[in-house]
Amino acid sequence: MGVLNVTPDSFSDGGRWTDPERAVAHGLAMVAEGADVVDVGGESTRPGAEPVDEAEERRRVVPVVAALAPHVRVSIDTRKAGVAEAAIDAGASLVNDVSASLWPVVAGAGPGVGWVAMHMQGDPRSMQADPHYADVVAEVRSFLVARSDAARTAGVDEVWVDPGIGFGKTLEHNLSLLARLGELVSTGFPVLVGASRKAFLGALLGGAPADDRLEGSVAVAVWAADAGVGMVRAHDVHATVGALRLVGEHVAVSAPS
Ligand code: HH2
Repeated sequence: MGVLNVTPDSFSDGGRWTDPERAVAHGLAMVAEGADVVDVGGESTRPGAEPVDEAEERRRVVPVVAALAPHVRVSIDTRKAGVAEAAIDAGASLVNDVSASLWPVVAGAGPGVGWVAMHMQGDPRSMQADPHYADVVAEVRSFLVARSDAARTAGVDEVWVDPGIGFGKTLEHNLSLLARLGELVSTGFPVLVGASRKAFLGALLGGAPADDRLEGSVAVAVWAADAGVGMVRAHDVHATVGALRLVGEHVAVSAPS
């Protein structure tokens, strides 16, 4: 899943793709690099981000979704029902929902539209202030299973779960979730992980800025795939796909069974 933020303020690519033509060109470039899905977002959810007005978010995403949808599967990264509906009308077939609450919209859209339920503690404005859990993996898992069961019951056929790396989590919480991805995979729901360029990687890489965290982003993508994760959300598609293919097509097939 390639990341396409059509926002002025996303943490790593904010302001780069606000022009729709440039955004579409970047989306198609990620497809050429091997992305199977392009994730279009019109509201930053980085820590401290302010919410965006619905009409403005729709204005940002709809033309880009419509232009990309004939070429690639498009997901819409939103927390708003109205934006999800407008994006589905424009051709999006996956709702990437960091609020894990939009399954009724997806159920209403009928077959062919999937849903990603992501875990977040709190909301982007305050989520990194004081995240706390007794057992982060168990709590994230049971939250995601409950939401996903509700979505299935409502008629959503395709449901993904995502631990929400960096969304109300300390460095230790993120590392526990990554170390124990098998506990999410064992739910039976396909798992999505988004660690690309995130702050915890900067902390682990000696304070590297967001555009200099490639080795960490790729390492976590390969780790996640090896743990059974079905999709990774990545800014650096060329390097991520290259690493995943190298390991998946050469190393993994050579391993003794
Ligand atoms: N992370 C971000 C946004 N959307 N969706 C899912 N399913 N999983 C994630 O981990 C995830 C996500 C944050 O990254 P980004 O879009 O690059 O930045 P911003 O929120 O500042 O636009």
